[in-house]
Amino acid sequence: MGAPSSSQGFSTESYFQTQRPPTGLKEKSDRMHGFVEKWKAVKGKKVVLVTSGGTTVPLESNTVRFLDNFSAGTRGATSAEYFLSQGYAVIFLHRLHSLRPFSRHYSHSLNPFLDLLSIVPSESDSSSSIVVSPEHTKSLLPILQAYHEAQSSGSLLSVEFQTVNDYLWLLKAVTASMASLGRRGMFYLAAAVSDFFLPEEKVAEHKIQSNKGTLSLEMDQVPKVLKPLVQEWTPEGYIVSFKLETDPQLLIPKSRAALSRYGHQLVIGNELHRRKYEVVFVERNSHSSSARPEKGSGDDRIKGTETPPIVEFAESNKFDVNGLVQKEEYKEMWLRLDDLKDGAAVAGKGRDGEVEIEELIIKELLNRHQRWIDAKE
Ligand code: PAZ
Repeated sequence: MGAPSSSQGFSTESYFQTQRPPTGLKEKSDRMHGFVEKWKAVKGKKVVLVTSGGTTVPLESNTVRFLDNFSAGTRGATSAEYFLSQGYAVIFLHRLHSLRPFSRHYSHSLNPFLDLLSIVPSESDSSSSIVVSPEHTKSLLPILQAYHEAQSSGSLLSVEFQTVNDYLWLLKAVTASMASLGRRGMFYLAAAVSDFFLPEEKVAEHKIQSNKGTLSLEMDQVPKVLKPLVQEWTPEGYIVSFKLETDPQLLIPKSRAALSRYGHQLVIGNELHRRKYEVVFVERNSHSSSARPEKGSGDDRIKGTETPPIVEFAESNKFDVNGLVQKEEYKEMWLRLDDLKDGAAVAGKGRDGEVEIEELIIKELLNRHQRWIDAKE
């Protein structure tokens, strides 16, 4: 089958029929499959796929230039740590060189690891040893312990992608493996995936030359794979997608539209500049997995909390012709760090001494995922 013309666009099916799988797909798919099978055999163990970082769109097949986006993978790497701490087995599908669980605390730009170390000269000879400076030991210790725990239990599998094509093929492969987990599988799709790409036949083989003046590109739309993922690839998985907007007015309407279009369980909306401080959970009201919690119950479920206003429900009602309340189809719940009166006391400290919104997100998700599992039994 030939590639569709740009005006037709690519369906998910035609995409996978016409675009070549990336090198290494089989090896990575086998590793992910083995990981899923290992944890499937452990009764009650939940497995989450965390996607993280941005995808690239190469302009040349001998790639010198590519389109990219801003995502550093903070959301994904941080969330993966909290999922691990809550007993999940985690497949971390991430952009090459983006932030990773545990090592993210010591990125080369923010907190260079060489700054943690001191040289201790030997008293007897000319040799020296290296130690972590005492002022850094306290913060490094829990990170190292959690890292060793993940290593020794084998509960974290990291797999890399770079291009949007890599991502789509790997997502399809891992979903095929995770489908057998049924409701125990969660999909936490935090990667920033390009909406546009250049199909193989439009990609220049060699470096595009600048002597022709301007460069015009016509890109095709990336197929919306969330739809088959939800409806065909893993009908039982608990699926959380993220929606990023820069115009705050669009956040809720676009999140609702995604729920209605794809039929999954939850959209977490975030605005570019506020994404580290607030997110909104958008769900359908009628969904069995999303029975509305009592106001205030969200924060009560967070360890060590009293009644901080970090969770806020918004539900607008419509009235029918008889003046009776008609419940809206969707509900929203905001999680905000700014509302913490005393962040550290309320939500527990992140390992760097700051409260991280991902801790709150994952604690909320635990409850929802468990309800999703229980609803089947
Ligand atoms: O990687 P990061 O922490 O800098 O950013 C995270 C994010 C904004 C990419 C993520 O929260 C998100 O919204 N992902 C989905 C983006 C989208 O709408 O395609």
